[in-house]
Amino acid sequence: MTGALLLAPVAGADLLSPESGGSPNADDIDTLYWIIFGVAVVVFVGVEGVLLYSVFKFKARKGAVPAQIRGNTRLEIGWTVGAAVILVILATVTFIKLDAIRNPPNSSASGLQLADTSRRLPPSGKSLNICVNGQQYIWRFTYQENCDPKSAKNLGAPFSYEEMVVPVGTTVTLDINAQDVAHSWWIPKLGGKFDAIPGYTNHTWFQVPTKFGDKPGGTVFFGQCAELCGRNHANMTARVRAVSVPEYQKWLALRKANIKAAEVQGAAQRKKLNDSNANSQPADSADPGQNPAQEDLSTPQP
Ligand SMILES: [Cu+2]
Repeated sequence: MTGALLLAPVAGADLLSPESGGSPNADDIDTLYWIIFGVAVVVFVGVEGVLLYSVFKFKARKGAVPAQIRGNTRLEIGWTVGAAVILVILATVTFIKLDAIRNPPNSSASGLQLADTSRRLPPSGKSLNICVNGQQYIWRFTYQENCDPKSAKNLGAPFSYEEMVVPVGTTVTLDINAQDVAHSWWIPKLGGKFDAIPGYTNHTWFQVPTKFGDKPGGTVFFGQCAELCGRNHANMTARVRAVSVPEYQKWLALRKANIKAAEVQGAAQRKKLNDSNANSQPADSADPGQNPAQEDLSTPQP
């Protein structure tokens, strides 16, 4: 009883258990945690009970001679088989419960309906893919099917830093990697941690329930890089803002327009710089390779 009273407020605040509520995969991890915790409590109480009983029942008394007991075969087989059965049950429950971590569901009917089903995950590819790239000390998000930095499709794709915007009810698959050193992607309410490793791509997913997009501006989930990555690691935070589908489409269109406008502006400035350089330098000493203004600034980072 006291135990239940002590645990009740803690469980509500997700202080002892993994955070949940933001995505089905986070909920599965949380449920599994409590199942295993429950079994562990039963085993603990059982073992401690037998121990305390034995200590008090068989404690040394003046003049008493302890019974000379050899091994009890039935008891030994019992606790060996019992422990093995508990382990097999827990392993089975774990595989059933966490299956969705590798096999995400399709987006729900209220989510963003995507025509492209070329993705490996989920079953029929009804998901939104976002490339997550860890950089000292900020997260970059590229809203793109193909996360290969060398892919031509990646050029000009909409991107954002620090805050990822996603539509609710939609399965969001993530391709996670890092540009410089190892980082770790972690938004506790949206599921477990995933390493961001240079040269290697990790995959995870989440799906924020539709109710979180009801209020304008949506709901923000906070996270933190979970791998010590350098002196500014503590400030490497991340946010995921889940908004309604129309709000997401509006945001993405605005993002694309802003990037396009910046590219046009950049190209105009480069042309202006090149023109003024050409005018001020003798033609034979003009070396484009030595001039930082010649760099193609429109190429986004991988
Ligand atoms: Cu870090």
